[in-house]
Amino acid sequence: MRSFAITTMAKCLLLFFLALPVYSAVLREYALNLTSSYQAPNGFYREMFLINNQHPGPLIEADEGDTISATVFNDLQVPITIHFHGIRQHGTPWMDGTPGVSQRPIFPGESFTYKFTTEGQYGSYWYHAHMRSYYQDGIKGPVYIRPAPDTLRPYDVVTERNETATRILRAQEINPTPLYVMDWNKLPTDAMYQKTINYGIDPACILGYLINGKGRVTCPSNETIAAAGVSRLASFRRTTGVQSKFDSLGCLDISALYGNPGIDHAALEAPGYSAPCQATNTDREIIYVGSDWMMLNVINMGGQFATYLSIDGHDIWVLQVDGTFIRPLKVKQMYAGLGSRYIIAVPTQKNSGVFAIRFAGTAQAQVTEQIAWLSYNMPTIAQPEDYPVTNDIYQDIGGNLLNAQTPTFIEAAAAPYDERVKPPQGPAQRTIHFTLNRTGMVDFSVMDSGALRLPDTELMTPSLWAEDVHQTNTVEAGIKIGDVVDLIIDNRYIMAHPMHLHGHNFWVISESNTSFGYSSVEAAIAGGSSTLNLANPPYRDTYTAPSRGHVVFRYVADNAGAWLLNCNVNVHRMAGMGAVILEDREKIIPRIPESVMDF
Ligand SMILES: [Cu+2]
Repeated sequence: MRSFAITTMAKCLLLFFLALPVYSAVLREYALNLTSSYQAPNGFYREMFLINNQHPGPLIEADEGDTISATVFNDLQVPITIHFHGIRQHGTPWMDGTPGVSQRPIFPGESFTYKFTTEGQYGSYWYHAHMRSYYQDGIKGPVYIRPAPDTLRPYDVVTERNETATRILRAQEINPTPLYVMDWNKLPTDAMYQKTINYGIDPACILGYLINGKGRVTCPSNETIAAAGVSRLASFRRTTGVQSKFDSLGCLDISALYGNPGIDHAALEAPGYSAPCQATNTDREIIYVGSDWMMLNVINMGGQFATYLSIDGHDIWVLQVDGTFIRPLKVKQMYAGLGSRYIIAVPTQKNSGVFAIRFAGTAQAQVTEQIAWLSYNMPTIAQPEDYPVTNDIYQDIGGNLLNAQTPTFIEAAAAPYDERVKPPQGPAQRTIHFTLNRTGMVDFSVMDSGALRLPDTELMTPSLWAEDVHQTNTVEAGIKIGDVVDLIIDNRYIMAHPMHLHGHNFWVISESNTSFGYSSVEAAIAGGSSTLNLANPPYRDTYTAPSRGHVVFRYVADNAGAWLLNCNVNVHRMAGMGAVILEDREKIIPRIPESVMDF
């Protein structure tokens, strides 16, 4: 009788929970098998790495609040770790996947399980190797977290309250169409790094972008490259006094600066230098239009260049940046920074035709474009003809707008849609100054005290629990849980640096093309600084410090651990542009699982 009562009660409870309109958190388990292969995604064979036999790797998806478990089996011949970019790892700093900082590397033949909650996070992220440069060899993939039901969404703003359109976006939010861009090199990254260090050369150019892992090498005419590169040549001449030129792959000869024209590109086997550009006809990605609106998940998974994206004949609504809905911005061109993610909505209301989705490099060093297709026609095996005639092209192959009036996406204007996502006002408890600089051909730093090339630290005992943390790249500023922290980052070099803070989101409360000029935000407020924005600043995990300018990141210390702040330009990160910020480390050490410490 008694057991019957309990069973009935259990049934009632079960029915009660089933009736609740909330997601119940579940465990999402993934296996990631890392292998190497010999492939030619854009027509040039090279050794590359795959995850579960694909590149980019499989989508890891969850509903907000779920727990993700990803077991990595390392069948490569190199050690590896996996970092989940933008995932805060709240309370699990040992799952951040940074070798020498949060864990020991996973050596060949070993496996390691990453397990963390997605509580309090939604939107688009990505995962990638954080050992050496191996993510540039193919160890990368997307992470997507569907927002909780009560999250404020801006869809009805962009559809002008058209219920059908809003419903379409709401449905596509479950699984937005992938649009992943990544730069691709001819050489494996270990070879590039060896050459970089041995010869002191700077790998400035790429063999082209891949979109969703696909692409081809095109060889635009010299005239086309020159026209798209005019402003690059001029600004290079202005800043260096050197008159340079482009090769057949659109690569600017920056080595002329050092008296050895062409040598670095030739040494790195950049195709335009070691041999004239060779066009290939490998497949490009085709995205088929399925309804009046398309939601796309744009991730810049590259390691070298930010990119300008436009879609011929189409508007782009930017809805979400780095996992936060923004007040939507309607543009025809958008900037996608290295490591950043953008959920966009595109009104797809043409009846037929094929339109180019264009990605162009933003860097001074190269004029380069890759395209994918947006097709209104039925799926077909054939690739569309190159460059169908349309009058609605917004950017050239260098990303320059063809009409200066065309609206383009300004990152600083991307304020969170939810007005409660606001920085704490008033003074910070901790202020840390960083100076981005280049101190040698292959030496980059974030601190005047000096830099450590990250590969030199990757095999050390992780700073999360190491007894000796007195490395030149470690910041012990006495941060305690609850502190408001300001990172004042002055960029002294001519290159822009996309800075990524692990373990936190931050508000970009100041930005300009000159240095900050104050010792603290409090001093800047008192001094009437015109660059401060404490009212509605962008909320990010990766943000670009402009050339010779500054940014100030403000965040709340709510995540005890050891967290990297690093430049997402791969070569810069490798050459020292990274620091480890300790955050109330003593509080978390007792909680680190033995399985991680002993790994
Ligand atoms: Cu950088």
